Amino acid sequence: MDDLLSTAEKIRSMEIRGAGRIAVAASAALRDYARTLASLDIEEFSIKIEEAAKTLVDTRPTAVSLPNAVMLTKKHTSLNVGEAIDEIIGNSDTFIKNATEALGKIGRIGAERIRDGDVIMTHCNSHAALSIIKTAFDQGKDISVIATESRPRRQGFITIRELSEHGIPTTLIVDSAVRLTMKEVDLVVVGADSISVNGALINKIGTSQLALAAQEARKNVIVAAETYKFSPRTLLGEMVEIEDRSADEVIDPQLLKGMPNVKVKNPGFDVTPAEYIDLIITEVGAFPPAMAFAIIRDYLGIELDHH
Ligand code: RI2
Repeated sequence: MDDLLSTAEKIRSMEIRGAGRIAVAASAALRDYARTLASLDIEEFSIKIEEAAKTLVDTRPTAVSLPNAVMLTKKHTSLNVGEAIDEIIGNSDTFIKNATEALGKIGRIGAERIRDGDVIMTHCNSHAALSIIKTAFDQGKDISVIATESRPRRQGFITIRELSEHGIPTTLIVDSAVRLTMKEVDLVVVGADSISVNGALINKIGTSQLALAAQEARKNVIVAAETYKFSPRTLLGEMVEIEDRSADEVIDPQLLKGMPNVKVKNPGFDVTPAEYIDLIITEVGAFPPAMAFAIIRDYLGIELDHH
């Protein structure tokens, strides 16, 4: 349990971050925890797995990759604990293998949309979005990137380091320079924390202003998202919860001393409606956002876990 709690804490504190990485880390943690429960009977085993699943899912509310990964990993039908553990190990290995391969496939499919000479704007740090950009560059396309800082956690710094190490010319801008800079951009490529059944994208706070500025400037917006970032529970009418993070990420609390009338809000994500999105690149193809239901039905299943 200690290892599982430690992974949960790393996800909560964002030491492990990015919708894809938290999903893979949670799946591996649940798999390793299951291995420690061999001496239990099947009822106790299932209860412990459910508790562990909840601990992992409760760490961060927005990225659906996390509950999807946990849902796919924890499934077991055998009444024999040894076999149930093997099922969970198998589920996790499959999930992690698929998640890893998905990044390469998204890169190859998405790179088709990038032309020689393109200037690409991206936001925050998305491994799926960067896979597209790096693949296009590796194909010999002469591209450059404009990366936003992505306050308050500044994941844009991770992005510019990764792009620089890959040899891709990159310009860093502050988030509020998005609209002014959009005229230099050919294409916006961002990742996803969740995609709802109506095709809306939930991604790092500020994504919707990139999309708004792109639409105004008639530039395309492409979303890079593995199929496990689509949200089956939105089929039940559930809204994706927007994580409210600590005010301390925005401003040092010391600086607020003597300002009793000020409060600080720090929403971690925002919602970009489907009409601002041209294409969602998944590992099984490039789809318009209107296809979100079909992706949920075909790749995640609509027999929902009512917990
Ligand atoms: P990949 C991140 O969330 C960003 O919002 C990013 O766009 C999204 O996850 C997807 O990232 P956070 O964990 O899975 O930084 O494509 O809050 O890496």
